[in-house]
Amino acid sequence: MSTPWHVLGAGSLGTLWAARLARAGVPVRLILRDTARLQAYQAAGGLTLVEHGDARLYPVPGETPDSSEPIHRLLVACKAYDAEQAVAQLLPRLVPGAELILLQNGLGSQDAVAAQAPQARCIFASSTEGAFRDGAWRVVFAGHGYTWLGDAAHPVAPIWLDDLQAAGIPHEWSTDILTRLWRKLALNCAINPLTVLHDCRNGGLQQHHCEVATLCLELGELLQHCGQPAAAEDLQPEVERVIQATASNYSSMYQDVASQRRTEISYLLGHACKVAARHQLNLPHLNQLQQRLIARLHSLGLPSD
Ligand code: NAD
Ligand code: KPL
Repeated sequence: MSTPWHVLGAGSLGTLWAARLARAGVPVRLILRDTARLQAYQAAGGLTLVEHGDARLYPVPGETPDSSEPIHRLLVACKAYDAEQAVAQLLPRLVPGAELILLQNGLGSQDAVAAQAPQARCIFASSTEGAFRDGAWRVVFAGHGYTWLGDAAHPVAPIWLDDLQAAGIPHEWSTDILTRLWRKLALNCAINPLTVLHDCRNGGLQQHHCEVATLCLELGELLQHCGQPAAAEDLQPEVERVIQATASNYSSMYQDVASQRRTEISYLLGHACKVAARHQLNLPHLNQLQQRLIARLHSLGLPSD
């Protein structure tokens, strides 16, 4: 039997991956927070994946973090702000050379996880797939996309990419995963906070062209300074293209705020501002954007970290 996948974080992306792996006959275990969650999950009989309006149940086995089974391969599908703590409780179960696949958006959480698990190989991922939960243990596959995976320290692709192939998870091994993550971070910084501040869909930013352009200039400067010139290339035209292509959508940050959920600000705009400060780079508009966003989150009673 092939090496089992453990999936930490039974949310939208975690269950989307777990259901597709299980469907392909790949062994998968879902790690739930505690016994109460495990019992609720077991009562539901498994995960339901809704695809093209068709709902199917996959009885993926569940367990709690304190189970004794060693972990060889762990998909970390928590939000960026939960990843470090969630992985910490599993450290005693990781075998030497275990592989961690980190699905978090933004930057900062991956390094924090890698620092506490030096015995593991950490693979960073960046995904354009879209999923949301429409009920307990039910996930809707909302947007087909792609997942790039890479390991900045070891460029050799792992053998288990075959499992993703078998599961129909569109993916590509990337030798420049940090560039991809920085590029996505820059796009998110140029779009997401402004949609919250202007209370608009992505397309609404067409009315704020100058503000977007100024942010792109500063983000480009930051990317150049932190050794990511490729991520800075033609940033502004791409941001404008994404704004147009996703004009009727609400950004992920907008949706988090509208649903009174904590945002991943610290791993997006917060990370950009922190790295700029470390490089003693003065980026006034980016800093001001961060202050405005923090003030807005506070006014809504939401955390700003
Ligand atoms: P989510 O909130 O739906 O799921 C996260 C899950 O992790 C939750 O079920 C939560 O209970 C669980 N969790 C947190 N701490 C835990 C712990 N200590 N032990 C066990 N479980 C724990 O989040 P998501 O939407 O799946 O997003 C995950 C990451 O993927 C984020 O960084 C997000 O930005 C990124 N992403 C999401 C999508 C999407 O469409 N949902 C698309 C691209 C990228
Ligand atoms: O990824 C996005 C998000 O909403 O998080 C886009 C659509 C690119 C906007 O930044």
